[in-house]
Amino acid sequence: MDEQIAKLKEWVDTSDNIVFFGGAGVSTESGIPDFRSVDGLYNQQYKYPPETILSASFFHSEPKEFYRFYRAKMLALDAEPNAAHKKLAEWESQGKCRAVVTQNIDGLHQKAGSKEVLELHGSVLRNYCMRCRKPYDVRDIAAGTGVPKCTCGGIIKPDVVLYEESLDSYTINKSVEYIRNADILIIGGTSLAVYPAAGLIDYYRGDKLVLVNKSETPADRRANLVIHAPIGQVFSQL
Ligand code: CNA
Repeated sequence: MDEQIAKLKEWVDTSDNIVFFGGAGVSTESGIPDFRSVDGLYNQQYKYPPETILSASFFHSEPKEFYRFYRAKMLALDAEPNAAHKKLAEWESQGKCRAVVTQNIDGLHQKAGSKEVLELHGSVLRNYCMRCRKPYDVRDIAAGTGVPKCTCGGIIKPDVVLYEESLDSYTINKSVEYIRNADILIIGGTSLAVYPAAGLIDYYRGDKLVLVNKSETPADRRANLVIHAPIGQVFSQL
């Protein structure tokens, strides 16, 4: 393990073109549960699996139940960035990290100071009325109960890409561009099970593909460096 971390440090120290691709595992050390770990949301008792509740059809047919789950499990407004978020922001300010491409919706990369953050699945921090597009602060959503409504009577929806919805094409294209041109691609805290997001790593053409994940992923075999450990712990040593 120490050897692998030393190798990663050597690569990072000499690069000015690192791109990071991450998922929910990046934020578990900040206290936000992921989907697929043993203590993740899939293994908690809910009437429906998270991917059903977080789908567009469920949102439209059962908005009250959607918001009950969403407020309890997806809003973690007091969570703070951990060592992984902070290190990536530091690398960006040093001109080493070009972009963070994330599947997360928690805003923690920006809270840590990262600027070039491509949010493939949107953000809980932005919310808008589906009828008149008026924006709403996430604190309004968190503080309320039931289905949040706009002053015009429309339903407020988080700016989150729900299952069954398509990803924003500008965000995808930008992500592809960064990944395709990256010197080092670090993939961290993701099961790589959710498509099309996970497919973006296929655009990487370099020879420094790094995987930092607690459990195995489908990309382990083609990675040039694999570290199975908590990402905050690993990044705090870089
Ligand atoms: P996932 O499928 O739950 O996978 C998480 C992966 O991270 C697993 O392979 C874990 O082994 C690994 N992991 C967990 N903790 C750590 C850690 N500390 N260090 C290293 N690895 C760790 O999550 P994905 O992101 O792959 O799935 C995509 C979904 C989950 C996206 O659509 C997200 O929007 C959604 N999600 C986001 C959040 C968030 O924004 N924080 C929380 C929960 C789910």
